[in-house]
Amino acid sequence: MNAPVASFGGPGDASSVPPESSAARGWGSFADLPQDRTLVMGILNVTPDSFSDGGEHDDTSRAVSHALKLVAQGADIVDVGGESTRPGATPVAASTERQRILPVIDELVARDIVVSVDTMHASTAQAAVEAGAHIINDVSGERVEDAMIDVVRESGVPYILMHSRGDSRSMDRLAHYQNTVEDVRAELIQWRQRLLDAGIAPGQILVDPGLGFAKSGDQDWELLARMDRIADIGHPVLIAASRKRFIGTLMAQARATFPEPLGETSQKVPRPSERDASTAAISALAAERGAWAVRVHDVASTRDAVEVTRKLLAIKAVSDAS
Ligand code: PMM
Repeated sequence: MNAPVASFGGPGDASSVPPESSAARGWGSFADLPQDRTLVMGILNVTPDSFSDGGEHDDTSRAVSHALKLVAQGADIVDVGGESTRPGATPVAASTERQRILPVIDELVARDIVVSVDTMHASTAQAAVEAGAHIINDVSGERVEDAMIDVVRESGVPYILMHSRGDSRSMDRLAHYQNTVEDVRAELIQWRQRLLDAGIAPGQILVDPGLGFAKSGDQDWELLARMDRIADIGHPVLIAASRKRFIGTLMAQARATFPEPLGETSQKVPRPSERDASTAAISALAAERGAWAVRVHDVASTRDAVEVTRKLLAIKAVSDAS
């Protein structure tokens, strides 16, 4: 196993960020990832238009430098995406997506960093896996391409099956459920069966409720509250709440109840970059419920949250055993 990323000083220690030239290294392979705690997946959007960090890392050197910072802060996996999936986003050609992300993936894999490729395009997934990507993260939900299923089966790499309906332009209209948690669960089970029927091994599949994808804010909260129903499908669960709209809405509502002078700013929805404390709170709760991984923009705060949860769970386990 390679030297753990914590050798740079551990999560949350800003001074531990290595200079760009230093050799930040990751876990090396999916099999070497820690299994005794919730993993932290750092988000790297190599896009001009993602809702929170669009345009910040849209050239290779800036993207690699940001990825190294995420790893130094304790990211176990870097999720590299070249197409914004926010509601209303314009789809990107697979060739453009590949131009954005393949040079970045090459550099990260060379540093033994475990990479997931966030793509809905089978051709991009294939090229990324050939470049050494370890996980395919596909947000296409019900629209998964047959060719993507072939790539997953042939490559044998882990595949994140995320719940979504429609595409970035139609998803908000499709957020209608009789029972949100049970309907999302049933659809994930149905789509999972399609993967199994195509010959994909059950152990390759990871599931994700797809917060914000064809969901209203209230539906996102319901899914988080009943993560157990997603977990009992029988696959590791990824929770990707980071900075999403439902958090901003809740914080604005909560702040409206604060006494003056904070109450004065009550109507204001915090900007995405101001949602990291609440994201970290969700990470702690997801970790407590046994999430396999949490996908976040601010790795340092979530890594601290995961460590707090891990400590409490360890003490509880000892106490339960005595
Ligand atoms: N959300 C976004 C992008 N990729 N992948 C998974 N598995 N689950 C998600 O909920 C998810 C994702 C959109 O958020 P971003 O623009 O901050 O990356």
